[in-house]
Amino acid sequence: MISTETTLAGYHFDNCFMNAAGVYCYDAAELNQVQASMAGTFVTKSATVMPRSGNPEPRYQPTRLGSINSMGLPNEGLPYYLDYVSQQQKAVPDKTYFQSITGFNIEEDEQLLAQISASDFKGVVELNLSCPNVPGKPQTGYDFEMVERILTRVFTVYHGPLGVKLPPYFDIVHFDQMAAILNQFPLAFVNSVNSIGNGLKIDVATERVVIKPKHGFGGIGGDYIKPTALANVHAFYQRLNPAIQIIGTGGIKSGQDAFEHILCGASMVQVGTALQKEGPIIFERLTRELQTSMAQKGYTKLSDFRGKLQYLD
Ligand code: RRO
Repeated sequence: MISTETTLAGYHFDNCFMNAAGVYCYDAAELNQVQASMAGTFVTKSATVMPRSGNPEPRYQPTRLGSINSMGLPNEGLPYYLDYVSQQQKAVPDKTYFQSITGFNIEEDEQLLAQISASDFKGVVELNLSCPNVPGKPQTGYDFEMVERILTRVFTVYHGPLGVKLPPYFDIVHFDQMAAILNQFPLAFVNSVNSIGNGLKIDVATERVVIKPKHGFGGIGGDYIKPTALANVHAFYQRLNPAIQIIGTGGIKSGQDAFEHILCGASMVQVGTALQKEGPIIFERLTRELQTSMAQKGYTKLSDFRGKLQYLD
């Protein structure tokens, strides 16, 4: 029997696959589909203090090699998602759920966490430090001092399991600096990576950009970003205190892609662009393909190969 079960933040999950925040998680209709699928759990769309309608459409385009988006944080507001999760906790109490949140400043982060503390939420919080698409707002994850300030405040006010969603980093010194900051805090996990921010996709026939916001600039996902995602997963796996687990996100559209993320150190894997393309039925194929990759190598559980990437020296 080949198992793709995993544990994260002390919780057990029957399957290591789940959606990436932003995909199939805007409202109950979408979340219900992930909940009914083979995914081990779901994460909600990053919730803000107030509901937001997001950027003008078109704001998401699939491309041959992935996707570009500038959604601009459309969401129903945190109370909507806490209500939904509360219902699921009652309906399927043996599953643990993820609530993604993002404030526009430390005070809003604190406000969101206070609302979660005051609710009956029993799951895991993913604090999104990497939204690339709000005009005029830089990605927090690229401001290292701000990340340290936010986490200092977050862990003073919130005592449940919490991890962070990070943007991709591209320099070894940045991996070192960010890991040194993250290691100061009792994080349950880091999730690498969010989309590669501010790419540009062009339709050469019309000589136009393909999404409306920000003159076409948007976050890139899919095949384009898998090598960057794997590098970030492994760089943090090498550097973080082992109590901080890794969620691998970026370019997963086959079981073998997931195998690679786990080999780099991921304990859980999230699917964004490919889930948007194929729908939640994708979790059946991904699970079967990961089991096939494991069977070919004689592995029966994720810990047989997690983090065991080999080097050439
Ligand atoms: O809503 C978005 O535009 C968005 C977010 Br919050 C994010 O974290 N990553 C992304 O690619 N899009």
